[in-house]
Order: sequence, then C-alpha cells, then structure tokens
Amino acid sequence: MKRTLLLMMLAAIIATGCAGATTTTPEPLPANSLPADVKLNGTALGNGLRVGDYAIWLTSADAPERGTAQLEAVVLDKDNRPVTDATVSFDIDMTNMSHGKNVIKTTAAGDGHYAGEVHFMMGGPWRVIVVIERPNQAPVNARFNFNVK
Ligand SMILES: [Cu+2]
Repeated sequence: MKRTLLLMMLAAIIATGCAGATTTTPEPLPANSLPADVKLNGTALGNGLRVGDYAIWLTSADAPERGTAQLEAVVLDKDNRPVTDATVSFDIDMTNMSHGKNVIKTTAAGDGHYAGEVHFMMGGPWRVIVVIERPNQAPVNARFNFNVK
C-alpha cells in the first residue's frame, strides 16, 4: 500500500516535470474556433495551433506556389486577445530535404497580425515554424506543415 502511494507520487512528480511551457504539445484548432472578430487574410495553411498560452494561425495571401508568398501569422493569447508586442519570425524549410537555415523577420501589422514575405524555392512539402518571442519569456514555436504547388 505504502509502496503504491510512493510510486503514484513519483509518477506525479515526473508528469509535472515534463509539463514545461516550451515542451507543450501543440493542439490543432479547427477553423470554427477562430473568434468571430478575428479576420484571417488569405488561405489558412492548415489548422490553427494552440501552443502553451497562444493560439496561432498561419495564412498565405494566395494558395502557396513555388516562388514568393506573402504569409501572415495571427497570434492570440489564452483569452483570444491579439498579442501585439511580440517579435515573430518564420523559420522555413522543406520537410523532405533541407534548403538550409532560412529565417524571415515579420512586420507587426496590427491586431496580432505579423506579415512576412517568404520564397519557396520549389514545390513540395514545406513547413513554417512561427517563432514567437516576448521580453522575459521563453520563445514559443508553432510548426505548420503544408504543400506548395
Ligand atoms: Cu527542395
């Protein structure tokens, strides 16, 4: 009996230790979970993601094709309010081959929108890691996978 309790406590301690903000498993947010007052500019690149205290959406002005694309991340806090004081960048690469490190700084476009121009060198499977940095907080990564024509 005592031994069981000890094991349960140990399990609880281990579980708590793994629940740090940077290791939170992203949770997909379907389109209907976007608040009514938040507008996405363009086509959503997959579901939104809940990562830690953030809800993040990634859109492309046009369906992504080989060449230049205007991407936009929308960053909301845990109460679905726009996060306007973050530094947001796009870390882009293909998932079936690497084209090297390519990180694009975005420009804050108001209301939690962050815009950046990226270049897709070829069609195929790509990913964009949206990196969210705020003062005195660990960076948060949200990874979006999608196909480029
Ligand atoms: Cu490639």
